[in-house]
Amino acid sequence: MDEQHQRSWAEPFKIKMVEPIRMTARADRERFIAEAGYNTFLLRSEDVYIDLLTDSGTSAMSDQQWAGMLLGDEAYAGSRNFYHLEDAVRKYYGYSYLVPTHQGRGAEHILSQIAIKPGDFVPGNMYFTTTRLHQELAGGTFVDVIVDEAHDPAADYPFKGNVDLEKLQELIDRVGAEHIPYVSVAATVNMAGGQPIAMENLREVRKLTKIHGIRVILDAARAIENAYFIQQREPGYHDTPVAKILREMCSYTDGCTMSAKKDALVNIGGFLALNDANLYDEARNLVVVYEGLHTYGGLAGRDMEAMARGIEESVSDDHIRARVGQVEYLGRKLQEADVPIVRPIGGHAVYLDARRFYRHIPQDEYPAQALAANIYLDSGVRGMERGIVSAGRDPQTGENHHPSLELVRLTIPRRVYTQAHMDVVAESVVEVYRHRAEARGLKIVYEPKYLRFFQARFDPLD
Ligand code: PLI
Repeated sequence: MDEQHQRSWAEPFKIKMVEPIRMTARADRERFIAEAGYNTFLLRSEDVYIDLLTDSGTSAMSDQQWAGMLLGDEAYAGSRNFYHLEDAVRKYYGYSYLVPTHQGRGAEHILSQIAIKPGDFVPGNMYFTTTRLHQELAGGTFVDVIVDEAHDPAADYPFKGNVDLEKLQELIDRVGAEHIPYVSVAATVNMAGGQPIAMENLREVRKLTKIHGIRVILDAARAIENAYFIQQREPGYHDTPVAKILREMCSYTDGCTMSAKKDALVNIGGFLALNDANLYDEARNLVVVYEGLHTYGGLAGRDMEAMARGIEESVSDDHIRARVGQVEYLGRKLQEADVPIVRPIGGHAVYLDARRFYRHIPQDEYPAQALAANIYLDSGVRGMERGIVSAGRDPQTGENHHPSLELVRLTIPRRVYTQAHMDVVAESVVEVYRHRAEARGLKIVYEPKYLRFFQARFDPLD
């Protein structure tokens, strides 16, 4: 076994079905990106060669999952696939009650509405776009309590997703525990570069919040990737299966919101899972207003079956090692070429540090947005901006947030691309880096009110 570990790893699957993709000419890509307002979200997918926009809902399902799709029980109420999903969530995550939702933000919406009162504060280990917006729409204010290392892309700290317990204590002292409905803890923090939280830190967060009677809610979208990092990096876990690590992580929390489009290997789906019977009762009631009956939550029976099967596959050690291993493969290639990326390499994506990539472009000229567009222009590879555009505006003052991290995310769908695709991506990024001095910033010409990064349009600056 040890000897095997010294050698190259390979994916624990073989490919049974393929989907053609097409390379385009540079002149065409110039037109496509201009028509898309220099926003990679507004490109047509058929004009993209290698699509690293997101790992959300873009993974390849297994033959077992596809077989499960034919076993969909499409009853309005009490579908057997719901009960299968409920069993899987209880077994692998350990929560008592399940409310399915159409995707992660559906769960965030329900949770925010039932738990947050106007004037409340919600501490979290860095914001996530949809999560913070739902907290704000419910009248809450998000407070960042992540460790300082998370804001420094070059810091090589192994658990940059950790909560800074002093910051959390300071907030409790300042506003009072009664104004903190829960602590929002993300596993592998997306906006920090796919960085994990340590088990020890989760345990400490539980200890502190218990004293004050504050709940802890996990954002479990990529909790299994986090569990893998705990296995690899945290003393005492090297021989523990990720499935067991996941259960322990969840045991320090009171519930979770879940976008099953990530870890759970499905194209659509999510859930809210809770331990408190009263809170569950409220969630079960509200879900019928926005998503659907509490035994389907906006999903078809077949979607819930694929999710139940996906959860079971997602906790396999072989699967998660290959998944994160592919991200590391791309990250190392870029590091070898001295391209500035967030360190350590993340769990679901490699994040380019646009501040160091384009030192001459100020943040108010959207360097990461420009970089994502330039990579698409070079090779048809699509990534996404995770910087000032994604951070949006302060709802009170209307001023732009200025996040410390100005990044482009190259996000790897699960079980979709090969290492040869990663080689092509790396070559393109290196080429764009070579031409970095020629790059120019952008100006915003259209800005929607909510989650502007999805639909904003830009023009190049001369
Ligand atoms: O896209 P949803 O609604 O299924 O999930 C929202 C969501 C919640 N939490 C976290 C950490 C996410 O990453 C997340 C969605 N992420 C997307 C779409 C992404 O591209 O990262």
